[in-house]
Amino acid sequence: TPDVLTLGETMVLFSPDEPGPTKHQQTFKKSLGGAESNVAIALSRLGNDVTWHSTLGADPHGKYVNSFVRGEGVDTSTVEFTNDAPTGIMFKERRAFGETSVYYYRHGSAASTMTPDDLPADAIAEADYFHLTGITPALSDSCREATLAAVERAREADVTVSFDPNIRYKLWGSDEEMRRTLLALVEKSDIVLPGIEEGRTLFDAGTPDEIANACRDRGAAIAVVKLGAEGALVDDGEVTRVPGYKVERVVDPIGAGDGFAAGFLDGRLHGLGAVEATKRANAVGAFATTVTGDVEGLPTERELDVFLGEREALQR
Ligand code: KDG
Repeated sequence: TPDVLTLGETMVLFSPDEPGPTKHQQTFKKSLGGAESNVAIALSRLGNDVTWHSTLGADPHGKYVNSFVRGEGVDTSTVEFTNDAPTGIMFKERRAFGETSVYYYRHGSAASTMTPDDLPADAIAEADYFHLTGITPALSDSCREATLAAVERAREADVTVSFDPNIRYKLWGSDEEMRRTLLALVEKSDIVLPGIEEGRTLFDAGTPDEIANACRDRGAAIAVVKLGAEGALVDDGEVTRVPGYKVERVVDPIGAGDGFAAGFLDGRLHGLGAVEATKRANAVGAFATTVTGDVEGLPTERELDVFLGEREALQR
């Protein structure tokens, strides 16, 4: 039985070798992108039993995604393959001045065809934690239904639900629909992990304390508001600011939130309190920012312990 089960869409991700506008890029590095599989891979590297569920296209990209995730030690045995829709793909764009942005080619993708009937109902009920993000319900109507059904299934079975809103504006029809759907999921979650800007979008709240409070008012036992380089604010009835770690050279912040979620859940699985788990979350998030891909920089358990000063480094 898995420590954590998560589900969502994973795409083949093409990252340009150089910063600059996509139109003029010639060469791309191939890897994979998918918030939930990022969390699954991070948790697996840290030594946990994780199941990732999805529907992939029965095409070379789908095979690549499945092998990659499985190769990281994640259980992909419930993943389905369809001949009726392709695996999604995405391109990252790093501009010399400014933020990383993305271009998606995922409309009508294999994962977007997921329905409540495709859920691994037994595996969900057997997990200790069910982790979801706000990306999955944005993919299609059937994905929204599947996400809600999965959460209900987890709740019925007393599985702890952890939720990262992960707002992706490019995927939502309207802000109104986005807010309604994501707030409904907040209400069904035990742990909520919004970024500060996401919190401002979802709630009528400005400060991290207010955002955490808004999550707890809607039923979350623990809210952790991510503050980027400044760390996070955690509220489990008691509010604590947990400082972040300094990263000398941030290569790409995409994936940091997923590392953060994994670090937090890993801490809880190790029996840590909310503040200690948030420290771990900050650390894993920091690792994710050191590389262009989402998962290549994620630490093993040993690397994380060395980073946190809990173990001596073995140089040779
Ligand atoms: O959190 C990182 C993800 O955003 C990235 O891997 C791609 O899942 C992805 C998405 O939908 O943007």
